[in-house]
Amino acid sequence: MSANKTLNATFSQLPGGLQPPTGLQVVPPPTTQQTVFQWNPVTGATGYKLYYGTTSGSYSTIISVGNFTLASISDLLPGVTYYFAATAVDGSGNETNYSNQVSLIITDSDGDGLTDAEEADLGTDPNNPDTDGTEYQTE
Ligand SMILES: [Ca+2]
Ligand SMILES: [Ca+2]
Repeated sequence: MSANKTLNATFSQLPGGLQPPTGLQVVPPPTTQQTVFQWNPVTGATGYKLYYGTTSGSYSTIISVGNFTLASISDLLPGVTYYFAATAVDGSGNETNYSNQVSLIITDSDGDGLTDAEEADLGTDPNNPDTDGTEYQTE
């Protein structure tokens, strides 16, 4: 156990003791219009950043989030696998290592603009584009 403690202190603790966020997850359902992420608050953090991209562990886009534990992304393409990780920052500009990584692929099997996850929520047919429009409007 002491070896583990040393490793944690070396790799994930800043001088101020700020820890990377934990519990990063997608708030369902992911949609092409908006996918919401949440994570656990970090003691001492004054803000967060959400990183994402299409390569595991290498993120091409960074979103600066204020002192909130929620962020939404609105430009994800269906059929593409994305990877996400969050960091915490403190008032001195220190930034932690990445949180756990989350991967996400948004699928829209029938190409009607509603993702399969949305259709599951709405009770429409994910394999039939004709069922959506009216049911979505009245939802
Ligand atoms: Ca669909
Ligand atoms: Ca459908």
